[in-house]
Amino acid sequence: MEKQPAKVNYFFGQCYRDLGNTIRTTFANLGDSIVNCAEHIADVWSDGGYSKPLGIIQIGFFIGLLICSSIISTIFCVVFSIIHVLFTVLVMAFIYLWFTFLFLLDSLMRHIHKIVSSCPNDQRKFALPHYRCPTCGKIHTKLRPSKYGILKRECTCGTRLPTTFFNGRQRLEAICPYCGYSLTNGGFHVNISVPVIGGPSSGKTCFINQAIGELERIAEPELGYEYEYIAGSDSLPENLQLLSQGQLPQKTSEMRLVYYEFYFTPKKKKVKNEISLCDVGGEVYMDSSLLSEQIGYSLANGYLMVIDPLSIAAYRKEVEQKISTSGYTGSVTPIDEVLSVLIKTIENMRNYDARKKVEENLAIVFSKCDIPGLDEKIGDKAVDEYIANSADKKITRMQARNKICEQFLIDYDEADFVNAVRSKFTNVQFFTSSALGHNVDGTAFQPSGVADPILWVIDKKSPTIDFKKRWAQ
Ligand SMILES: Nc1nc2c(ncn2[C@@H]2O[C@H](COP(=O)(O)OP(=O)(O)OP(=O)(O)O)[C@@H](O)[C@H]2O)c(=O)[nH]1
Ligand SMILES: [Mg+2]
Ligand SMILES: [Zn+2]
Ligand SMILES: [Zn+2]
Repeated sequence: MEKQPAKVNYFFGQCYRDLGNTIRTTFANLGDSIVNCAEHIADVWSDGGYSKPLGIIQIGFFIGLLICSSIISTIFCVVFSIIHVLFTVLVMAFIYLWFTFLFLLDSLMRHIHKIVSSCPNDQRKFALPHYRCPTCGKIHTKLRPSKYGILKRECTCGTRLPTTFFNGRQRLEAICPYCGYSLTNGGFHVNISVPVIGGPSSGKTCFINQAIGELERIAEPELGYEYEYIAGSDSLPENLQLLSQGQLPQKTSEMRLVYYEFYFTPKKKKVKNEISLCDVGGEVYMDSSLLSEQIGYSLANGYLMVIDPLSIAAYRKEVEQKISTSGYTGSVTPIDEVLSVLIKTIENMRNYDARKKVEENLAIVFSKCDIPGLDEKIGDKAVDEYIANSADKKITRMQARNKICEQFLIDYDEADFVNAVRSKFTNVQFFTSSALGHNVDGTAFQPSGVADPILWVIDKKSPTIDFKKRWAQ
């Protein structure tokens, strides 16, 4: 273990030195008293004491003392030293058992709960962050039960720091072990990161912000979950403020993943779920070298692809014959190009060959479903109709929606996209949504279908999030 800015615990260092010193001092004192006796005998003898009665008594006394010191005292010293060693070994055995127990418990807890943190700065993931001493600011890189302390360790500044999640390590300031970024939360959570994919103007930012706003609203009253926003480098509060006034968020200029983070945890669960929805300027999907710098795509726990229906050329042409589409700021980037750049990036980052499937779940979300006539084609109306006409009486809404959306894409010349999705991803679910409900007209937006795609993708990943009933309808 690398050196920590902390004092080595008594039982892992000083204890052995103290034991050695005690035994050494005992035998040194014994030796001194034997030598003293011998010197006294020699002194009295050389002064002619052997011829005087007092001298003979003195010589006799010191010879007795010499015999006692060299035999009886030595036996006592050896016996008590053995007892001392045995006692120390016993105490140490207990201490080491306690250490092993806590060390394993701490590691096991991280393993069982799959505790993992994510750094929004360099997108890396790790189980145990570094921690900063609140008093002197020194960084403790391995704050866990160790020779520096079992439940607590003493920083070189004298502050006692907890070394496990049971006694509050998570309340310290956590730091990314790779880039030193301050994480604002202590690492006692399971991170689920989901990059949101889609070309420029496909509707990613509107969707993410409205979805998080909706989750905040429904988390407790409808779902029985605890929601807590984690302030970071995203602009969620500003965007929600704009959206609440019927205005749009800024176009995303960042060409690296921006992490929108929040906790979403069933009530009374101690280990929280930290959800990271990652946004980026859609231009990044046109530039594979830019995309390949984003390690977050490789470390993702699920993917969410936003499809602007107007980016499907054949459908756009059809709509443009009936209405003006300018208000929808339609995306012009072909969806199969976006998908193929994404797949290439994941394959390269993970060293996958072309046949290997991506195991993370993929939610494909049609945005801007307030476009007139779209509800009848892929929205709830279409699902109702499909189920009513289906021979399969057990078909769920989710299954029906998958069939409808795939057929819609095939009908509008996007069969290549459907094939690519099916051949590369193991588990895919289609959704329809409208982040705004209507074009900008100064009135309040009315989002619909924005929460479900997020709930589905995190439910599929998290053992503590469970919305099975919701999907079985
Ligand atoms: N009518 C309607 N328009 C929408 C909806 N969602 C997004 N838009 C329009 O699409 C535009 C682009 O949306 P954004 O969310 O900024 O798109 P983006 O994918 O984040 O774009 P980049 O940041 O450029 O990658 C918005 O300015 C809106 O005009 C919606 O649900 N309904
Ligand atoms: Mg954006
Ligand atoms: Zn300190
Ligand atoms: Zn980092």
